[in-house]
Amino acid sequence: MEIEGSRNLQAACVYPVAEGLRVHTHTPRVRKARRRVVELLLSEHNRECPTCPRSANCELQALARKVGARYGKLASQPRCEPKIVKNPFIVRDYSKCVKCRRCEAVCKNMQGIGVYVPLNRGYETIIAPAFERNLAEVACIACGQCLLACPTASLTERSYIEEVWQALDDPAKHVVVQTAPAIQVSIGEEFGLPAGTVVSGKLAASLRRLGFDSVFSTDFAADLTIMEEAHELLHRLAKGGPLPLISSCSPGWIKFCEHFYPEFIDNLSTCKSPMEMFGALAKTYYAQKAGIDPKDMVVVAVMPCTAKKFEAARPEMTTYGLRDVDYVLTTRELAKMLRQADINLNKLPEEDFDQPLGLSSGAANIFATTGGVMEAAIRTALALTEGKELGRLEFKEFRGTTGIKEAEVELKGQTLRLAVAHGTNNAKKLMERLKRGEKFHFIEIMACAGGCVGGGGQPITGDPEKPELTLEHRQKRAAGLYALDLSKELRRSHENKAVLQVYQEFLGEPMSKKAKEILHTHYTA
Ligand code: HC1
Repeated sequence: MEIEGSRNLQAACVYPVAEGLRVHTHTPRVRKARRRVVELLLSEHNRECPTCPRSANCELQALARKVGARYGKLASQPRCEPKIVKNPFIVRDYSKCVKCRRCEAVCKNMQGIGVYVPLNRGYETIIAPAFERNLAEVACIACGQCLLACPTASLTERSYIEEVWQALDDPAKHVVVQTAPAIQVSIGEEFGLPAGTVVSGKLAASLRRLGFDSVFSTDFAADLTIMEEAHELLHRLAKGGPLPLISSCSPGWIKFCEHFYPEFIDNLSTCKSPMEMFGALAKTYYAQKAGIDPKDMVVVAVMPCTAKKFEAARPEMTTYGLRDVDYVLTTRELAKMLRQADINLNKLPEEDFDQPLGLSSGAANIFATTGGVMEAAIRTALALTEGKELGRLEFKEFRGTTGIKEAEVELKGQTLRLAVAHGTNNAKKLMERLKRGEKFHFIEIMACAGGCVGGGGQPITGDPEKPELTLEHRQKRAAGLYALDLSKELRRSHENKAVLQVYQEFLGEPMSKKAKEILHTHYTA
């Protein structure tokens, strides 16, 4: 901007405001300077724009259009060698980095980790883990918040779209899809709907149109998780520990715990996440029931999360020698596949998920927002211990955006201290309190602010204000889930008839030998 009385142009974001300051924001000199800055960025930028994964919602592209920048005015060779580092979750491409350092800021300030640092000097600068190590070799938790912050495609998810198309095209494969609770309130954004619009029925219809053989929901397995986790809590309370029991559905949180708080690994619930439980059950119970050889089954999970790609690849996540989940697609990747197949989700009719692994309670739906797992577990734990269905269903003390939420609940004459943290920065504060000796009985931790609704695989608006990073935007998605819960007759996990049927026909009872074999795992420091 140009300031009257000042010779040089000034940066609006840092210049101190003062009484009487006269500012001009669109003079010819300002417009030319802005255009020149963007042209400088473009001069070293990889130019595969038409085929770039962020094409059409890239902030650099939008800025270039806005200021009228042109290629060819300045040096025209991209400076950085395109360098793509691969692991199962995040791809980094330095040739598209504009060195804004948002990834560094979000990782350090929002998540409290700090795997990115600036390396080298001047034009040679790159933003990367120290010594340019692979993200898999450092304390990265794969949460993908850096992807949401990135203005270009310098950081993207490791895509499995091609592998999933190949499986769908293979007539010898039975391809099962499960979709996470968060997807039904966020994928609509990719098709022009407001955040929080519930599209469960259209989502099921769209997956069927893509050619999946069975269209199920992770929410079913969230109910199953509650059965196992509520019983695990009751067992640990009866046995005296290890307490607190800490939830284990969020793979970013598990990785954070392994890196920074290994002394609490025994406190983690041994329950696999709902995604993994679903995969394990699909390849055992469902394969048996449907007469399918599990080796011919491919399980695809649609998740709001990049850490789920990491989780699916973990050696702990196998059952009887087979991987529980074969491919994880983010919300964005599924939207891309639908566009590739010319399917406009918004125009589809409402359809049901397939049964039996498609039925879910309202308690399962709210898993995807901070406090949801706790609320779902307490609904069931209270009903199980009281031996009757209690009137109280909603626990508003676990809702909302406060970083750490705490409450006490009476369970069979015992007062339980409960806590919920979201975002690893808040998790860190809570874990430090545990280290100082504070006592809790049960804790829910989700790696991303707001819970899974704010996962690193969720839609990116391309807006420089980055609404996808804000808690307000994530709360709109959460509001959709609470409305969905409220609209259901079935609101407690242990009342899910399909889950009860699985116990009756296959698992026996919660925490049985078979349930432990298939649905539980353990982590080592
Ligand atoms: Fe989640 Fe979960 S809620 S971890 O946020 O426990 O990703 O949505 O699928 O597994 O159910 C994510 C969401 C998701 C699991 C469940």
